[in-house]
Amino acid sequence: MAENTGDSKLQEQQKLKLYSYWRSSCSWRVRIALNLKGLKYEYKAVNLLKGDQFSSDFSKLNPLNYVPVLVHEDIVIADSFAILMYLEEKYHQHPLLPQDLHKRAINFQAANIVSSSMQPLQNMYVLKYIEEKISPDEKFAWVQHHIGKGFAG
Ligand SMILES: N[C@@H](CCC(=O)N[C@@H](CS)C(=O)NCC(=O)O)C(=O)O
Repeated sequence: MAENTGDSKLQEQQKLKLYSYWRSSCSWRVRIALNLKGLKYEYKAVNLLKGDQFSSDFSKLNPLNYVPVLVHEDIVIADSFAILMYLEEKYHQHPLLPQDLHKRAINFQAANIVSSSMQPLQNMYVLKYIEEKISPDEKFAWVQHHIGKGFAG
């Protein structure tokens, strides 16, 4: 598919909206990709500590109540990995992935370890659950264990 050029490209990029929380690692990944690709976007702050993710407007975008969410015209994508793949395939400049198949697979492996085996184990609701059911101190040991295990792998 041919890439847009000039004004139309800029206009299309300006329609990108990212719902994000500044401390969310899932949102960082997407902000890093948008910046690496030089894409302009509108930043929509969702304050997870204040519970903005449970507002009715945000729930319509992502019924799972997680950031990040990317809105591009009538397309809504609610998951950092899916957003990264969308950006990679839609905007070819400054590729995020190597061409080499093996290296691509290693990239997917690393992304999946973070997305599936590390991040969900230290999500806010998990830490809140541990804090309430076990103890506040236990959550730090839990986080350290799972981050250490993921990076060691
Ligand atoms: N698989 C999703 C996970 C999204 C996710 O867990 N987001 C966290 C922030 S990093 C969140 O919104 N948590 C809200 C909460 O726990 O209430 C992705 O990679 O985008």
